[in-house]
Amino acid sequence: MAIREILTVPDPRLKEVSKPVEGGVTDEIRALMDDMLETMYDAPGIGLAAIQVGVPLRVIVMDLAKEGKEPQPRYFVNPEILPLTEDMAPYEEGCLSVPDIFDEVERPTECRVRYLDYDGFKVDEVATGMYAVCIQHEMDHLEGTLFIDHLSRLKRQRAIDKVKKAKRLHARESA
Ligand code: K2U
Ligand code: ZN
Repeated sequence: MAIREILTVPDPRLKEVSKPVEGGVTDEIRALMDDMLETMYDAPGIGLAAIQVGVPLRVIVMDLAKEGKEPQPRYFVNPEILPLTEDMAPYEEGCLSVPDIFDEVERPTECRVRYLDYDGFKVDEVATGMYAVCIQHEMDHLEGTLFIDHLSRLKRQRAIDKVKKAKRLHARESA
């Protein structure tokens, strides 16, 4: 397993639409998900899409276990979601690809999720609560969409400028 670099805005690769995994859940795809999970835990985060480590494939990992509790890793290959309600709820989202920026995004409170699991078996389940928020956030990544793209143009640009400034400062300090 390995910790990979997480892409941050304004990296253009984050806007790519990820492609479906062909040929099923192979050892290579499992190795990718192992790396993604290790990278997510190290960040730390509770979800991660493959495009965030530069791999444009429809793969997501997640762990919603509370701090100090037994990890509950979840693996999603070629996930599909379907909103199950018109009820929307706001949540203060963040993103490992838009570090230190948090803002409210409204999303459907429930969605159906269909995917292949770590062993390649089909799963079809309903996501509610934090699971619904996180899977929709990650599914956005597979379409090249970031949570800041749901904000106003001004708020989005300010977020990108803030991340770019922080990266410049970090680079100067590391020089
Ligand atoms: O995609 C990512 O960057 C992972 C996000 C997933 C996430 C975003 C918004 C809401 C829920 C999950 C990271 O985990 S961001 C860090 C974080 C950690 C705990 C709760 C919210 C955000
Ligand atoms: Zn994100």
